[in-house]
Formats: sequence, structure tokens, C-alpha cells
Amino acid sequence: MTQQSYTSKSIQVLEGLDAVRMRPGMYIGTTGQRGLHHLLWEIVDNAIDEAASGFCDEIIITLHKDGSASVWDNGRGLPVDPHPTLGIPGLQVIFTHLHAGGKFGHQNYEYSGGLHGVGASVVNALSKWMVVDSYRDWEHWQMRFETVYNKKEDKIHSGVPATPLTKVGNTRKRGSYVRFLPDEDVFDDISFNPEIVSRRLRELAYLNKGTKIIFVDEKSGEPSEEFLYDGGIVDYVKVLNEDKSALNDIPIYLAGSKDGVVCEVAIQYTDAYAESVYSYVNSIPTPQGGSHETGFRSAVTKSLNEYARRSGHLKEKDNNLAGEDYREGMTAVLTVKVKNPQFEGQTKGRLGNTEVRPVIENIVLETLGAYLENLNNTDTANNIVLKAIKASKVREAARKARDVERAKNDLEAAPLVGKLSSATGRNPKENELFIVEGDSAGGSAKQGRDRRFQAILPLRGKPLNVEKKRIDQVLGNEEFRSIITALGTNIDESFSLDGLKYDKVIILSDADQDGAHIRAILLTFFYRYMRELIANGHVYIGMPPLYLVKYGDKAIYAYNDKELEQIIPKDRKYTIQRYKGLGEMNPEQLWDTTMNPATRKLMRVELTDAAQEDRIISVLMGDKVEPRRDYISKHADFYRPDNFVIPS
Ligand code: 1YM
Repeated sequence: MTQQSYTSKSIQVLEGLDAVRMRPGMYIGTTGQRGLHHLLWEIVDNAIDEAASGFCDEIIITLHKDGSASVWDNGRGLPVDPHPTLGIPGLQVIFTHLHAGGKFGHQNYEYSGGLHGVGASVVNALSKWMVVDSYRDWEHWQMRFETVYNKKEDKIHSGVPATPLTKVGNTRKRGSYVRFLPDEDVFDDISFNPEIVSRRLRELAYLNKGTKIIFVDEKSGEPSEEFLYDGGIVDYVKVLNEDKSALNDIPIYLAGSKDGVVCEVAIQYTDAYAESVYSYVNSIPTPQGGSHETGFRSAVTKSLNEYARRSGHLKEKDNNLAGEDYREGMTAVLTVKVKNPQFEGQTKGRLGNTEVRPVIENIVLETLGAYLENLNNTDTANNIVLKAIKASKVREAARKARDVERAKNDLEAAPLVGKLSSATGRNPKENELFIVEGDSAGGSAKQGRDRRFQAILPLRGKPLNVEKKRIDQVLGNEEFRSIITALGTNIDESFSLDGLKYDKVIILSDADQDGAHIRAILLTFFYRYMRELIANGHVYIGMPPLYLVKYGDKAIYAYNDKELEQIIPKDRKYTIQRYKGLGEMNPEQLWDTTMNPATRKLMRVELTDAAQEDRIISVLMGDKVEPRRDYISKHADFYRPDNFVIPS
């Protein structure tokens, strides 16, 4: 059979894949950077599943110079025998039939990612070409798929077999290898971001202990990275807490399974005030929590209250301590495997399955109960309870301080928003608040703005770093108080969107390290105390241009180095001005580049970005990322093109 006839014969069965190419968004969300990376995660997930089933312990991900990506695992190899009903090789089914994994579905495939679990066939459908190798039962098999143009039909067909499944020879290797080139006609940009890839692989290595994950970036030529954590999430928690001092040096590790739900937890307490729970469902982060987190939290409170009574820390007359007291300074990683995960929320960051809550609660009650009863752990148990008792007292005091503060706000709101230049219009659905770094930029913004709907709040110097502060200290800080009163939402438990006076809250800071740091502090503040503000899409980052290029009578702004390169004329004289800060722009320029809704660039902050802010910094980008500020500005993850929102 010639290749051509093989190809044309195969086209009929591939209409499903054509549908994917027609509406990629339905399968992978976006055709931006996120969607592009979904392709890779899809293949990586299959390798991870093979590792989770105990058949492989090494996975290699490579970004190739030609723009393709590949994944290798040393597992059983993809099945090559004929599919029982379709009669074509299993491998071909997996890569040409939507949701093929389910049809083969053995026990091992019960815990697929859900969000990513759209099937390897979707990756094939959205690739220019794909080559799959299976090393199985001492035989090496290969098959190639291509996206082809059919002249007769004047149609493009995607994921078409370009060769039959072919035996290459005998082999002593075992494993699967998939290499593909994303289709440049589908995606805005087909370059994988090595930072995103590396971070996710590190995370997967933490979540799948004992699996060695190697990342090779042939494009950059950087040395390859190897992630292997024999301690799994226990190692993860330790690294998260690396620069805090721990109350229990050895994290509490709990594991159990019940009713088909598998659960693992690592807990370590530190001297921080915040609670940090990093939860995952089938290896997918759930930054907005959900039923698994609810079950976990409730079990922690119950077990510790029980212990506090049994050990005499709480007397009969005493009330139980509140959950938040037991969670102060707690860092926990919670990972669960669930059969049919329902991811909810705008960004699918929350687990919805209600049946999971009692199951996790039971597992944690049982295993944490046993931990606390074990005499080897008495010191840790007592320290946790003593810390919680202290937290409870502080919380009471803070509540009183806050009541005073609230009363004060009600009485004399004006003095607190003294620095605020309000908008003249009063429509919260239209109004925008710019939080601007520095008085001088604040001045320009004030002059340049459209005062009918834009308000300006200049920040003097750096705001207090909220991470290690209690709420009463945050409330005592003038900068934060003016933000809170300007927004009208109150904070923490008292937060309510009803009072919100602005539809968009726009952080405007310099494009330098200090600016990045200020932005990080503000985002951490919103994340910790006004999470709903981010979750509902009200927080934005203003993107001032980095350069102004002038030639002839033209003046063009560039927002990054790539744009700069494109703008610079090849054939004539030009000048470049690099903006070091917002303060260097006059009011008119600031309006044109950063404030005018018709021309500015804004980026909406998503909950995952904000949640990542602290974990990226402390863990996922590397073992040592000092100094921090360098990191924030260098790895400007916030400048992901995917997140650009250019409102009309
Ligand atoms: C580079 C990506 O896909 N590895 C991989 C996938 C499978 C298997 C092994 C596998 C699974 C089973 C039996 C089973 C897949 N199998 C299927 C299907 N790496 C990569 N390694 N034999 C091999 O689950 O019973 C889908 S993926 F559909 F056959 F189950």
C-alpha cells in the first residue's frame, strides 16, 4: 500500500479529530500559552499514570530545537495489539479516537486528571505531526500521524495516520515515546515556556515520589534538570517552609484510602501566621479548595480539639478552639485521588464532589488521631495545641481591635482616604481604582486620568509585607487601611463584594525590581484578605511600556524586548528611550500607554497566579531563589500573553 492510499483510507474515521481542530477551545480551553501547554501535560499525564500504577520510574521530557516536544517513559509501552471491537492497533485508537483512554479503561486509568484528561488524540489533532514509539514485549513499533491538506476536498484533516503501525525491530528497551509539533495554524504561538514546563515537572515529581523526571531543553542548551523526591509531599512541605522556622522538624505524614478515594497529607507548623494549604486532585492543583479541603480542615480541628481535651490543655469549662487557631502557621500539602473529579469555578480550581468531604474527613480523623495518640509524637502534639491556644487569645484581641477600627471607619471614613483622588462618577460598575507606586507617578496619573470614572490612590514607599503579619498589624498600616477604605469591601471574614466601589482595581507599579516587589506584596494582601476580589476578576495589573522608539515623526511604544526588536526600523535613524519608572512619563503619555481603556494593556490577575505567587517563589522555581526580588522581576510570569485582557 502506498502512503497516499493509506492516508486517504484513514481519513474517514478521523472526523472526530477534525472537529477538535475546528473548535480547539472546547477541548483545551484556549489556543494561547495555556492551551499549548495542555498538549504537553496531556502526554506527560499518561506517563505519570504509568508511574502511578507502578510500571515506570523515569520520565524524560524534551523541548526540541525544531519546536517539537517529546515525552519518554520506561513503562510497559503503548499497547499495539488490535482493539477488540475496532480491529485497529490499540496505539492507533489511543491517538485517533477521542477519549480512547476510557474505552481501554482498566483500573489503572480510573484516576485520570480530568482537566487534562481529554486524551492523547486531542494532542494529535492539534499537532502538525506526531510520532509514537512503543517498546513492548521486546519489540519496537512506530507510527506517524500528520495534519494533511486534501486537494480534492479542499479540506485540512488533522491527526491522519501517515504510516501504518510498523515494527521497527527487536529491542531490549521497554517504554513509550511520543513526539509532536504543535500546529502553528491553531496556536497563537507554539513555543513552550521552559519555566512553566520546569515548574510543573518539579511539582509532579513532588506529587509522585520516587519518579525521576528529567527535563531537557535542547532549545536553550541549558543543562538538563532532574527532579526526584523520595520523600514526596513531605519533601514538598519542607521546601515550602525552608525559610521559616519549623515547630515540628519532621512533617506529620498521613495516608489512607477509603471508598475508592486515596489521600495523602503532609503537615508542618511554622512561626508564620498565615495558613497555607496546597491541595491537589489527581495531581491537578485546586487553589480554590473544595470538598477535599473542607473535609481535611474539619478533621484537623476535631482531632486536635479531642487531643487538647484528652491531654488536659482544655478543661471542661473551656470552649473548643476554632479551626483557624489550629491552622495558624500550618503549611500542608493535601493530595487526593478521586474517580470522577468535578472541577468547579471559573478557573476550575475547586473540587465539587460532595461525597469526597466525609471520606477525607474520616481518613484524616483516623490517621491524625493515631498520630496524636502515639507517645513518640507527644511533644509535637502539645506544641501544636499550645500554639493554637495562643492564637486564639490573639484572635480575640484582634477582633476587638477590628471592631474599634470598623466603628472608626464608619464614623470618619474621610481622613483615611485622604490621599485618594476619587472619580466624579459614582457607578461602581464603571469605576476604576489605580493603585500607583510613588507620589510622582501618582501625580501624573491624577492629571492624566479620565476623572469621570478613574480614581487614583498613590502609595508612599513600600507597603508592609503582609506575609508575616497578623491582621491587627495589617489594619494598623496606613497604606492598607487606605486601600481597604477606598475599596469599601472591608476584609477577611467581614469582606463583602456588595460594598465594592470599583469594577477594576489596577495595580500600577514600575517595571523594575522594586515595582515587582510592591506588586507581589499587594497581590499577597488581596490573596490573603480579599480573595473573592481576585476570584471575581476585579484585580488587574497595569502594563506600562518599557521603551519609546522614535524615528521620523513616529513615536511607538514597546512593552517588551521582543516588541522592541520588531519596532526598530532597519533602514533609518532612530532613538530609544527606556522608561525606568512610571515617574518618567508625563501625564499625557501615562494616559495613552497605561490608562486609556482604548489603548492600554491590562492583565487580569487570576486566583492561580496569586496563589502561585508565594509557592512559586519558595519552591517551584528552584531550590534557592535568592534574592527573592530578583526572581519576581526576572520570571515575570505575570506577563504571560495568555492573560492579557484588553478591554473594549
Ligand atoms: C509518553 C507517554 O502514554 N505511556 C503509557 C500509556 C499507556 C500504557 C503504558 C499502558 C496502559 C495499560 C496497558 C493499561 C496507555 N494505555 C492506554 C490504554 N507515555 C504513555 N504507558 N498497557 C500500557 O492501562 O492497562 C492509554 S495510555 F488505552 F491502552 F489503556
